[in-house]
Amino acid sequence: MLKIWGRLNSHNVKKVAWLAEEIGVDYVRHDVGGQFGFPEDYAAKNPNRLIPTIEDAGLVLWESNAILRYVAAKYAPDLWPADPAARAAGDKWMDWQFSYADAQRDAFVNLVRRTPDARDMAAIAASAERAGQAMAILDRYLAETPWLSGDAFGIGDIPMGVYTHTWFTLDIERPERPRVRAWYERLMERPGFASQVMIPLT
Ligand SMILES: N[C@@H](CCC(=O)N[C@@H](CS)C(=O)NCC(=O)O)C(=O)O
Repeated sequence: MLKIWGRLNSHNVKKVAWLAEEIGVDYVRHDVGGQFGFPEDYAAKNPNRLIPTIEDAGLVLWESNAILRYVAAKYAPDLWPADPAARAAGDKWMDWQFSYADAQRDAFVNLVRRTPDARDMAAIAASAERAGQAMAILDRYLAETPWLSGDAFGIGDIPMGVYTHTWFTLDIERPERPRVRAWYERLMERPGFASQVMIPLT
């Protein structure tokens, strides 16, 4: 059975839990990190002491996007195109998500993880501005293709899908990005996205 270590209110854990639900693999998720702390032996699994980490048939693996690639390759190859060009197109959006996360971080941390009196409103506004600009790039791309993975949904959609839910949920100024919205609405129809990603931000 696939074991996932990590609390579900983490963007990076949501990616892996969503994929596990999406493909129906037999899995169990253990709440660790954040308010849950870490078991004593956790650093032996993941020397970064970060989440997520998975264990599967003797393999211990960390780095959320590497986990998505491993799980898809092993259990759901249709979600990671075999053609190198098609695969690279989706992979690009998986890696781009880490740059996007930098833009959105200050808005998320201040609005979700801080009390109102401790919020840096200027940082929230600057972060919302950067995130909205980045979403324009995604919006233009989605004029060319229905999914970030190409003609069909795949793991290339997962990292930005998770962060896009946060973007639409945060109480920030958001420019209209119609194709991002349409893609997000299609993601919301997927049961794995609804159960693992669309949970209250905490
Ligand atoms: N690049 C890593 C980043 C992992 C990471 O920063 N995880 C955060 C949660 S999203 C974490 O472990 N924070 C500490 C904690 O939860 O205690 C990945 O994609 O897996």
